[in-house]
Amino acid sequence: MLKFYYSGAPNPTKVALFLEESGTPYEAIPVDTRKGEQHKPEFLAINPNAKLPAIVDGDVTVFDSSAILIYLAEKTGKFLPPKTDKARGELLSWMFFVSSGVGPYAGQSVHFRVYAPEKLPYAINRYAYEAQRHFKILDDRLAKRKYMLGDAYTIVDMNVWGWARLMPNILGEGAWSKFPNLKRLVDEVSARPAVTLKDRHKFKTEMDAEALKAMFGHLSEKVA
Ligand SMILES: N[C@@H](CCC(=O)N[C@@H](CS)C(=O)NCC(=O)O)C(=O)O
Repeated sequence: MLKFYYSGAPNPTKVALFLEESGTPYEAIPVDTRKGEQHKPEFLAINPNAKLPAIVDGDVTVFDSSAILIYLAEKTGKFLPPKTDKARGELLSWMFFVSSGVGPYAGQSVHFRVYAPEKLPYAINRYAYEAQRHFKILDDRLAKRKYMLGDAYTIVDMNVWGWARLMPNILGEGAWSKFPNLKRLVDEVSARPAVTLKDRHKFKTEMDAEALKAMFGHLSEKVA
């Protein structure tokens, strides 16, 4: 059975949504990043980047959420756009846009505002600005179509949902008023039955010394 290595964070949650939506049988294996379990040799053998999610499907190992979504969608034939070069071009563009833009900027926006020991106005504004700019691009696109690629719900919508559902944490409580179309999509996906994930695990919530050491290596190693 497919093994799904996960935590409760945004990137694993998108893959959990796909597995539930597609009815793919899987074994959910929690990796508690606040306890440092992502650095254990047995997990590094699966994802040398020490991050979630990752899957092992027989002799196939895939890490990085967009790569996993594309792999699973192609394998199952589910939640993909029509089989045309045009649609594939759009699929790949928006999947990479979420991976390389939306996710990193949203993540760093939270990091500098919430977790950074020094509250640097330049860094806080830079990442909030870029997160907002990326969300606006999604919102504009959703103003003209029901889903990210048109009429059909695809892995791009799951990828977008994984981050956009955390809008209040990323850009503050009032931010939804700037993205009404994105809000419509997030609400629709959040109401789908598949969002109730099985195999829930109680992950550590405290951001204590152990968690800071496991997740923010730069606090103990000066590189620049
Ligand atoms: N590009 C990767 C990013 C993975 C990632 O950053 N995962 C986070 C959770 S959303 C994580 O495992 N963090 C633990 C850590 O940084 O130690 C993906 O899309 O899967």
